Amino acid sequence: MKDKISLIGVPMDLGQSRRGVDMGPSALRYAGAIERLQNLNFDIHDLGDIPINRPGVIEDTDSKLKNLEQVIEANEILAKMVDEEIKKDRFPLILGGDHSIAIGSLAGISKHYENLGVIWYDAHGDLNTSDTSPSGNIHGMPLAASLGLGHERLTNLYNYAPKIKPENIVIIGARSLDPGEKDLIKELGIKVYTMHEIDRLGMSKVLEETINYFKEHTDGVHLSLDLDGLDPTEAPGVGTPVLGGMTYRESHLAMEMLAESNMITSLEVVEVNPILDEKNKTATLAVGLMGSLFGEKLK
Ligand code: 4U7
Ligand code: MN
Ligand code: MN
Ligand code: MN
Repeated sequence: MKDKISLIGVPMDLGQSRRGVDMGPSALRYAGAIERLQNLNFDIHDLGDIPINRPGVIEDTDSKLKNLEQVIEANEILAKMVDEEIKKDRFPLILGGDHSIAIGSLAGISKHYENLGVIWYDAHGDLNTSDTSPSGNIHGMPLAASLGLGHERLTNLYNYAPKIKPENIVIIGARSLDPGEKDLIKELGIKVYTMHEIDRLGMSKVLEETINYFKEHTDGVHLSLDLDGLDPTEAPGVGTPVLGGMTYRESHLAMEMLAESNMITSLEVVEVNPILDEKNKTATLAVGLMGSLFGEKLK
């Protein structure tokens, strides 16, 4: 892992319908994100939060792509910033915000890799398009958009498409997939470890397989960490909680194994909603996971 990190906050909540996730970057900073990494001797630049054009009253339209313009605008800024930081040989650490920002992260990152691997740690697949989405919320679409599927304005963000290949994706923790997402997973053969497989194999085996798989196929690996991947008893501050998620220990184990693998080249932490949280528990948990991912040792 690179010793230089650039932190970019993205206070975006327009990719979904519950207000508050725009305060995610503040909650993560308050929980000590920067100090945690500084203690591990990283040279960390906090580039602050990118500006989000956020209307005072957010009209809940019944459109199939809610707040499309604002989501695109923010993601374009993000893509450019991420691209620039990688050019400076720095590790991009993106703090969300809702998961719609992965469209911009991946747009900025994937330019630099032939075969970017993506670990999608999430209760959901985020593989909807405007046609299959039951909600019209763009935070349920970033993985599809990055594969080149869905609305052209999303797929072609930062002027190229697709950003990633289906064989370079591993989804971990899925337990709420919509019918269109299930079809897509079958059609494209996307590797998914649902909770069922995690229960059967154990997290250690799941990560071992994932790491070995990526070793052969990829030249960089982006970790997209959606806090709703964890069980809501441990991570209550998320907008779309789903029971039966990954535990605190399983998640730390996953981060520790990824740290050991030394293969993660970028990270985003998304969907932390301090309004729905209990005393910043979820942000604090997320910062702990970042500690493990960046190499904190237990002894
Ligand atoms: B998240 C959902 F229908 N699939 O598309 C949708 F269940 O980034 C939820 O993973 C999406 O938190 C959740 O609206 C998006 C729904
Ligand atoms: Mn997600
Ligand atoms: Mn590429
Ligand atoms: Mn999710």
